[in-house]
Amino acid sequence: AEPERTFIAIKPDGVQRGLIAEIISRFERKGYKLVAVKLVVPSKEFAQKHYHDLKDRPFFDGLCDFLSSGPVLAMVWEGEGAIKYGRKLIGATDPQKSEPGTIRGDLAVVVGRNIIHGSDGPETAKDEIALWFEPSELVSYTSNAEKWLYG
Ligand code: DAT
Ligand code: MG
Repeated sequence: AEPERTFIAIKPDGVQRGLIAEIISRFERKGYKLVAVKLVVPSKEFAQKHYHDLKDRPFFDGLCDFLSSGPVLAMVWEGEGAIKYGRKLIGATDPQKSEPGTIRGDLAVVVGRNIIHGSDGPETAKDEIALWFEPSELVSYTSNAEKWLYG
């Protein structure tokens, strides 16, 4: 079976607040493998593509302005259950409802500045990885930790 991959992005607020290392460390310590990473300032048009599912929501325009307002750290993480468990590490959309111990629960306060994005299912993961990365930017490699993580 193909390894499971999810698209994770640290939004401009997370980058500006100096939370890159903190957030990467949570995925890394869990046991997921970083297979792509880059720092980009998305255009508003690109942000609209990324959030196209939300185009009819009242906050869509502000959300796209925000995502394109500064550097975003775009990443692909790989490992068993990476999509669903990645969402668990991130926590609920509204940081007021995110559990302590989650990224949003520990590090964010309001829904409009919730510092991180994560794909919500296999289809969106595939689409978002293809939107943000060229196939050649995805690095396949064996991590020495895998035999200890997976037995
Ligand atoms: P998630 O990022 O948890 O997948 P989502 O896909 O429903 O949540 O929404 C995308 C982003 O839009 C979310 O991270 C923050 C913003 N957002 C969602 N609901 C909002 C609301 N009610 N008011 C303002 N921003 C909202
Ligand atoms: Mg979403």
